[in-house]
Formats: sequence, structure tokens, C-alpha cells
Amino acid sequence: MSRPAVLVARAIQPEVVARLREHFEVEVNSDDNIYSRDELIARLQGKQGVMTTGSERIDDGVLAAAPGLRAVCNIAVGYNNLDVPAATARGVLCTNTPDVLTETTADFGFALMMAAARRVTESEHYLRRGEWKKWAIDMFAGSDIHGATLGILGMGRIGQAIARRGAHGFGMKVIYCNRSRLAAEIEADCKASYVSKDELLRQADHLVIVVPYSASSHHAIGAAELALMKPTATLTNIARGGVVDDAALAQALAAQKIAAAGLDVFEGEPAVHPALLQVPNVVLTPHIASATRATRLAMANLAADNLIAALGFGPQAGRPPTPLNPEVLKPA
Ligand code: 8YV
Repeated sequence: MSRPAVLVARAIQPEVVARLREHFEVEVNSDDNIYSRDELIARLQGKQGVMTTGSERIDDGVLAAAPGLRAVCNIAVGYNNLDVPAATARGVLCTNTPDVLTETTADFGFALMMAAARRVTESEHYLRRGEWKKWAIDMFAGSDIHGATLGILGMGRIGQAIARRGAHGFGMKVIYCNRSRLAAEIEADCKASYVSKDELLRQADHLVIVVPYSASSHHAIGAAELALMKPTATLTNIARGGVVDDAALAQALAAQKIAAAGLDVFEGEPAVHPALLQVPNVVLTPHIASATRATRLAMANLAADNLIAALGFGPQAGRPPTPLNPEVLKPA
């Protein structure tokens, strides 16, 4: 019997590719570039599975053009690049990589928030430019993290991990806004209080955005929302670019309507809104919140576990660990 063919849409760790090769004929994107839509469709011909990152859009048109596809395994917890209902309608399994990146991503959210609040990159650029000649009482004075109010928009696994860091590690007062209120024991564990979105924006000294991207969270933070924030506040986005209106944010930063921002994700990335590159009070990183060696390996391995199981191989054959649309799986 011939082995199924699968596509790995971005180069991943060789040891994970080796695991896939135990079961499949594997084609790996050897280029640094994301496939164009047409190239992706061409490469998917004859493939039963694909491993994607958050960048490849798999919509109904792509699925229709790749009728042999049975599984799409994202190496990401976010899956706004996948049209899951369309996949379900076509009987294609979709999977993501929750949990394995929660703590690493929360660490980075905290790092970005602290860097923005304490003006780390802004002051480093000043030093590198050779402008540091003397001390001044207000030199790069930022705002405190300890004891401040941490506001979290989107209280899923990563939001909760950030809340725990703030409450238990830094003595912060934690408030959150979420689609639904969390169970009392989770609120107690995170020492977090539920507030409305407006209250979140008004009260937060440091606002961290961790809400998944969808049509309803598109531009959840725009000019009107930024106007509610304190002029001393910071905003950190580790969710998805489209959740924040980057042009409005750049304007608010330039006009010092808020003090600073930390951004790991951007609308239209890898392009970054040019106005954001012009303002000094923003820390910019290239979507690396989950990027530790250990976590990226765990993510790729989990995606591989999903693909191997989805196509009926390995110890979990037919029972992929983290399905998004388990209803397409046939009962064992
Ligand atoms: C990924 C992410 O690295 O998991 C997510 O949703 O945003 C990141 O951890 C990125 O999407 C590439 O797959």
C-alpha cells in the first residue's frame, strides 16, 4: 500500500520531519517564504495532510481545490487562518496546539509589557546612539508594574497565566474582560475581577490583549477605546494584529494619549504599519511570543502527533490529541 503524502508548509525541526517520514511521503517547504495561495494549492495536490503555521490561509476555496486533504494541523494555538466550519462541511479535520505554549507566551507578554512600561528599547536605542552623557532625575522614567492595575482582554489559558504572574509575582490588582465570566475558583486562583470593557480600559495601568481574532474582535481596540485609557497606561498585544487598529494606536502613541505599547503582532504582518516604526514609545517584536526552543519543538511535535493520528497511524490512531472539529472523526 502506498504511503500517504503530506505537506509541511514551513520548514520545521528536522527531528519532527523525521517522525513524519516514519509514516508519510513528506514534502517540506524549503524556502523561507510563505507559499502564495496558488503555490499552496499546487503543493496540496495529492496530499492527505498539511502542517500549517498561523500564516497559511486554508479557506473553502483552498479545500475545494485540494479534494484529497483529510487533515490540516496548525502549529499555533490561534486558528483564524483556518475556516473550520468549511473544513467540517468537507469532512476535513483541523487541529491546533493549545496548552504547550501557554506559559512561554505568558512570559513573553509580561516581558513586552515590562519593556514598554520601563522604556527598555527606547532607552537602549538612546544608549546605542551615543547620546548618554549624563544622569537626569527623570531620564526614561516609566511606570511601575508592581502594585499597578493589570487589565486583561481575553481571559483564556494565556490570559489566566498572565493574570497569575501579575497577581502572585508582582502584587498587581488584576481585572479582566472576557466573552463570559470565569468560574469563581479560576477568578480566585488568578485573583482577578471581572469588569466591563469600558471599565477595563479606564482602570488598567497596563492593558494586555490576548483575545482570539475573529470578525467580532476585529479592531476591538481603536481610537474610541484608546481614548478611554489613562495617559500613563501601556498596551501590549500578543493576540493577533487585527484586534488592534494599528493606525489608531500609532496616532495615540505619537500624541501620548497612552504612554507606551508593546506589540508582537501586526495587521498585515510581516509588514508593519509605517507610523508605528516612527514612534519611539513602542516595543516591536516579530511575532515571537511562543518562540523558545523547547516550546516551538513541543508545538511542532503536537502538530505532528495530530497529523499522524488523524491519518490513522501511531499509538493514537484515529484519536488526534487536540482536534478543533472532532465531529468529523469517525467513531472507533
Ligand atoms: C505561532 C501564535 O508561533 O500559537 C499562535 O497562535 O500566534 C504563535 O505561537 C504563530 O502563529 C506561527 O505558527
